[in-house]
Amino acid sequence: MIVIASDTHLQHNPPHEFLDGALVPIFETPARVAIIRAALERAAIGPIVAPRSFGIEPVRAVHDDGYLTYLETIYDRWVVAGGAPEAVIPGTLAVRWMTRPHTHPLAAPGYYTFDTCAPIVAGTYAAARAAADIALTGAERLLAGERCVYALCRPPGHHAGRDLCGGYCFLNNAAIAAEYLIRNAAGATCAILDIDVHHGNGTQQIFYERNDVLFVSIHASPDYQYPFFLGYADERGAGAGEGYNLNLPLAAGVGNREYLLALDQALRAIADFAPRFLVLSAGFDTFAGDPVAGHGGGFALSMAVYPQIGRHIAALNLPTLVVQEGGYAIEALGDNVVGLLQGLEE
Ligand code: SP5
Ligand code: ZN
Repeated sequence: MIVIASDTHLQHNPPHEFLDGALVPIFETPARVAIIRAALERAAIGPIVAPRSFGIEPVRAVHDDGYLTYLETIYDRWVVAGGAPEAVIPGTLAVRWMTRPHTHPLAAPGYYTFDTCAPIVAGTYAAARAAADIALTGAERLLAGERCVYALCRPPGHHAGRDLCGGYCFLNNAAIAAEYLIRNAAGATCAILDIDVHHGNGTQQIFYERNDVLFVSIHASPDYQYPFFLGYADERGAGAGEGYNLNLPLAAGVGNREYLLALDQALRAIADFAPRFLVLSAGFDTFAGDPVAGHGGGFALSMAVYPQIGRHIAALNLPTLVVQEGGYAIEALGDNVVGLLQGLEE
């Protein structure tokens, strides 16, 4: 299986995040990619190829121009304005229905960010653009006839909305790839299946009124888990997109068997939609004991289930782009990724 990866992610290395009110060392680290690459090499999965640069246009197809300028320029402006040089983390949050946009460097982060878990440093924009190029390079390979490609994206993307960052995400790699696929294959449709433990609120927002992209997400219920404000079953899409958004929120502590039942429900919806392409937002924070999902509020999947998940998805028999999202149980992350990819290839 072709793997797309680059070292540019190393430029995004913030020291900390505010997690539920505590300033803690950030869980979304460069070591995640190193662990995954080492496991891929041990399992002889490859070749591992570098992305090419697609320029800004496929990113602009998904994200707002003001937001992109913000991401590119805020770190320097923030520091000049007296913000902490460790990382941009908003101190004032815009409640959008009662505010207007603000460009002051100490205020703009609060306009373009929805939580305190997406710190920006000097290299964040370059890393996020490289991750988008990784997803786009994978999409291009699918258009050329490849059946399954793994885009080793970091930072992840599924929480990023059209003009919002949050949850370690800045550019929505999966959405950018899906949009590129349908724009470059006449009449094509795409399904996005999101198996990160957190709801893909950004991806949902981007395609909510669209019927050419079906978004299906299996995740910890927003009743008790981040991102809390979205991910309920009654969010079914709007306008032309009504019926093209499917959320399958699950209870805390879900194990392999219940998870695979939900997966089969998701796969039936995708099979009914019969898309030309599948983009898989692949998070591994469903793993038992993932430190971000938390012991009380996460899932309890074991390592053995990831090959099974891969096999169930492969039964759709669709050209598939696997986009790396979350997963913070670092000692198991590489093997879990390898398991999913090996299952997909069977
Ligand atoms: C891509 C991705 O997986 N982003 C996740 C970002 C989650 N950030 C906030 C999580 C807060 C969870 N709080 C649960 C506490 C358990 N100790
Ligand atoms: Zn996640």
